Amino acid sequence: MAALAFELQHTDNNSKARAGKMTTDHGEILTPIFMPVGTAGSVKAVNQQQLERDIKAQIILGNTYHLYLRPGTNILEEAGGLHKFNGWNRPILTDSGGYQVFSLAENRKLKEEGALFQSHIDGSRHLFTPENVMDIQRSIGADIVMAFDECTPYPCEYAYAKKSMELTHRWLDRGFKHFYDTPDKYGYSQNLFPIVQGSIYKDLRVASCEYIASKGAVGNAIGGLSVGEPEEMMYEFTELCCGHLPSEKPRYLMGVGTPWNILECISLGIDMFDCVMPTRNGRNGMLFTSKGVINIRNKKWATDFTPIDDGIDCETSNYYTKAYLRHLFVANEILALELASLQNLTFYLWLVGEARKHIIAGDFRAWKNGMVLRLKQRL
Ligand code: PRF
Repeated sequence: MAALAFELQHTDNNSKARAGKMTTDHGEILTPIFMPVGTAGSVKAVNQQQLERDIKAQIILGNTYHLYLRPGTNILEEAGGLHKFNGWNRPILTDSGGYQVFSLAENRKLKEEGALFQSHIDGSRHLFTPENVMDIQRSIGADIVMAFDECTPYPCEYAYAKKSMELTHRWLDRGFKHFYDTPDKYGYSQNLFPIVQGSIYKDLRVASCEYIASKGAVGNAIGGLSVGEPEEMMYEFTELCCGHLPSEKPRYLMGVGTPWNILECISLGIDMFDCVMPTRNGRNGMLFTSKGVINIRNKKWATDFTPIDDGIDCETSNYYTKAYLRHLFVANEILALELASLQNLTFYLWLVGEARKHIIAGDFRAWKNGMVLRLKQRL
């Protein structure tokens, strides 16, 4: 079937924001887009029907690290891939595992060959290489497969950042070759995105962008940001990378971020985002709404009988009240996690959808500036 295609539909006159359309064999994705994180083949606390009907997710993320450890590629292959296994028939992107190995696994060791690690589940030993993570992502059946990279921490010394970036580039060459030497596993097109690294060093970032762009991939990602550096620095390097990555291909900023981070980075030329924040923070009682941020556990909401968020089109958030959701959190009810996750994800998808509308309408920048101020408010 057909490789991923990207059509730029509109470019903003007053910023670098773009509206586009990605076409995959599992359907279209209108950009800019936010991708809910479904680490182990499930977006925590919401099911696939809610994702499609309520949240209006167009693509979700899976993690190679988690899915490889559990349920494992044998079961995923026997199911016919993750789409068949979890019943999500729209596009899936998988992260390559490197990032998770470094944040979750024990006793990890980096070598030229790959990353050695022990499972956080049972301590078993494994080796991820740029080649075998391609095989695993093919077995998962991702529509978009990510290259194996090393995400440098912040802060990071220049010498280490340079060495690490060069390793990421060598891994990219190996992964790229292996990926295109192996066929699509399930009859639909699988597509590889390389990842820019280079920490917070301009020359490294530019060199990495140029190297990544030279691969001619159908889309490109920016990694190694939003790892603890100041927000302004994240914007500065996002802008720099956008300026050195092809404009006719989708640009994916990995692991970003807050609602205002997303709006600012859309205005710098980013098309795709993912982040655990709406789900993880939601499960801790932090709500992102169209009027600002709410800590729903706060006593002030105990008798607030207004809807969770009446500013977005979400049946759940228009129907249930803040007082009720606070009660669910305080009483440790499972429904609290579901309602908070629904609110936050529906809000994130609403936000990128609104951004897209304003890009097309031509008033994105003014809208964005007002929205950023509003969304940052603590209610
Ligand atoms: N690399 C990969 N996944 C990621 C990152 C990265 O640098 C980040 C950094 N924000 C999030 N997820 N492979």
